[in-house]
Amino acid sequence: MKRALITGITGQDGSYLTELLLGKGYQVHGIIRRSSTFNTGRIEHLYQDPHEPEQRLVLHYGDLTDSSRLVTLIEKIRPDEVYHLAAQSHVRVSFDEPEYTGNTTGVGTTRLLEAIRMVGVDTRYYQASSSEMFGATPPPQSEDTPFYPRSPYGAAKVYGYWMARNYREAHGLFAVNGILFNHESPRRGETFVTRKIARAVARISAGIEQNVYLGNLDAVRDWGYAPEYVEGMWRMLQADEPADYVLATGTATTVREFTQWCFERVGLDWEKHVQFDETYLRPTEVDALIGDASKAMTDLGWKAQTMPEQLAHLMVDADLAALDR
Ligand code: NDP
Ligand code: GDR
Repeated sequence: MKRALITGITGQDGSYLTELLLGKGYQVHGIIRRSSTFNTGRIEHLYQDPHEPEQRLVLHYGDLTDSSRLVTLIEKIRPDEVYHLAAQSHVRVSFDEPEYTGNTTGVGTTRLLEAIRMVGVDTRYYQASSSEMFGATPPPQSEDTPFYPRSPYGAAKVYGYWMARNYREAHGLFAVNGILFNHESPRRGETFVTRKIARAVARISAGIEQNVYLGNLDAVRDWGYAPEYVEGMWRMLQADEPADYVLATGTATTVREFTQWCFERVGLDWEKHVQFDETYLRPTEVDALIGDASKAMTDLGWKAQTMPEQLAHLMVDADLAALDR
């Protein structure tokens, strides 16, 4: 049985990846942070009692800021595959907490890579790199596009990207960078724009709220569906040689269009319910991200299936259904 270690298992992608890997027969180990409240809501449906003899989902306490713990965990688990998804992943928040973002999203990557090297375990490593690394470089963006990050988060991810590349080139680690464009789902964190809109639309249509407050409506993003993207992560680690890949839909949508689609789904006029709030603007914005994922198609046979309008509808439907429960 193959063993995988997932950092960030409690996040959106971690939860879908856990489902995928359990379905493929893996034993999945996940690192969770100690918290005074439950932070395992996204994987609750997958929880397995530690007393079960055949337990295939095992959770361990740990943190990206704690190197000795990462060494202990790598030593104990000896994973065949490591999916490094944990990060302070919110771009707007990274302007408020640049040092913490650098420490977790940036140096946290080095701590994990160094733990793998020090223990000497033979493993394959996935680095959750991001389209935010392209920042101000105009679209379309591919694996060959130069980076120009526009936030502390983007800068920390560029550092993580190069550390993964360096461990590949310097130490022969099978390390890959998945340069993923925005991917969303009903499990997306409530403060990212797509989920914020979908959730607000459901609540407005149910009469619980009147308005939603948003920042820049002109930003262009390439929004795909998260379960398809975790399949791409897994395929990258099954390739014969380690390489870096963009995953994206190749489509361009403004925040305004996404908002409109969500409101249309429940028969409401978005302009009557959307208010501007400058709190949600960023000191430096990324204007347009549109990915070219042709390398992933050629080498891995990966192609996004769900397009942004369909995504908007499925997210609103899920938030409406959640209100009925
Ligand atoms: P989420 O924000 O949903 O999840 C982040 C995960 O990291 C959570 O499990 C969180 O734990 C964990 N985490 C945060 N800080 C620490 C820490 N100090 N120590 C240990 N764990 C920590 O992110 P996504 O699932 O959306 O994204 C997964 C990865 O992919 C991230 O690295 C993100 O930056 C990157 N990415 C995401 C894209 C997207 O569109 N979703 C696109 C490109 C890259 P807790 O639950 O306790 O907060
Ligand atoms: P992003 O996602 O910054 O692309 O990072 P987010 O959903 O936060 O923003 C997308 C765009 O929407 C604009 N926007 C708002 N954003 C938020 N959060 N809240 C608002 O009210 C709002 N109004 C307008 C933003 O300015 C931006 O242009 C995500 C994260 O998952 C990263 O971890 C990941 O690396 C990238 O996607 C790819």
